[in-house]
Amino acid sequence: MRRIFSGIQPTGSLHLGNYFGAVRNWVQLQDQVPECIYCVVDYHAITGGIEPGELARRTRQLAGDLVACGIDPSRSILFVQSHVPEHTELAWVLSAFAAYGDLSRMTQFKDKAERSKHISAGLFTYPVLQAADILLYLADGVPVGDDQSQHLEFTRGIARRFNQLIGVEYFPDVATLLSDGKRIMSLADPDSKMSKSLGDKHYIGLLEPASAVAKKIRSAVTDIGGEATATVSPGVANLLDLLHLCGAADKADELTASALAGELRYGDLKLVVAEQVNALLEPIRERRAQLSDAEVVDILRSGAQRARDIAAATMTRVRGLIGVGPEAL
Ligand code: AQP
Repeated sequence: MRRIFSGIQPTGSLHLGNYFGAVRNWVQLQDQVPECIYCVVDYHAITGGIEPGELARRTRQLAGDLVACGIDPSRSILFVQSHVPEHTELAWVLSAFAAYGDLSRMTQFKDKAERSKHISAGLFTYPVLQAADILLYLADGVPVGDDQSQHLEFTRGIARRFNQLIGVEYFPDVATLLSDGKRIMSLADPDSKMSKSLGDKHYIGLLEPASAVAKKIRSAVTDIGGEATATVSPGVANLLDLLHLCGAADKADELTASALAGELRYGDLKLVVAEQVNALLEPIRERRAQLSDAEVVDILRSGAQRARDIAAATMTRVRGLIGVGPEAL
């Protein structure tokens, strides 16, 4: 793998689902892939509604959180989507290659549309912009959580259709890079994925105080327990997964065995999970507290410059291939 790309929306606080599903993988991939490109996708965020004055603050906040998690701007390109206009330009081009029927089948659109009062056209065409984000950098792989697998299949479809209709093998076939924590579930509703838009009790924010984290884990939905079972319930399985992902695999295996035997007191499980999650988050909180807004803005400015160099070259080629732009005349 030569170059990877991934993005995250500045729609609220970074949570454990984002971290285990994507961001921790982004950090680790910096040691394995020569070019890692990470993007705060603010144009995606506006498809779910706009809160005037909030977006820029959230964008800055999220970029700083990513650095605190271990994204190293001296090794990776970290930038904001709207600072590189080629993203929206390529999205328009790709929308001509995207099939309406494919977009109508996107489960994320259906889920979000069900919960929205105003269903924007942008929410519907969101996967086209996502395909543009990825293909603009001719990325070989995209590290994401499981909820994005369908969108990546769609990206591969658009790339193939473009290559086929234009008659040039230009866009690569991108690989979906899933992590061990590819689907973290909500604490309050363990049948749904951990998500910001479900509400505060459904997720654990990486920068929440240790006491708030412990309280949310204490309130996590489990089951009544006390009886031997063949499998653990979704809520208990989610807590055990978190324990594994925090690096306490032995403890998780031991507690799984006692849960299956009907001997586990869930209060004890929650206590251990809270300790482990807080131990993992503490260094991130400390690093975040040391980062100023000015440092973050500087990182994003130089990241956008580097991203733009790659994006501009792709767009020049794409315009040439389809016959638009002044050079085509
Ligand atoms: N619960 C999750 N488990 C594993 N991975 C997850 N991701 C999100 N939720 C989970 C991954 O995080 C990356 C960034 O995703 P995003 O910017 O699309 O955020 P999101 O999916 O919009 O996050 P939310 O909390 O679900 O936001 P809302 O509720 O606003 O939609 C992606 O790689 C995603 O797979």
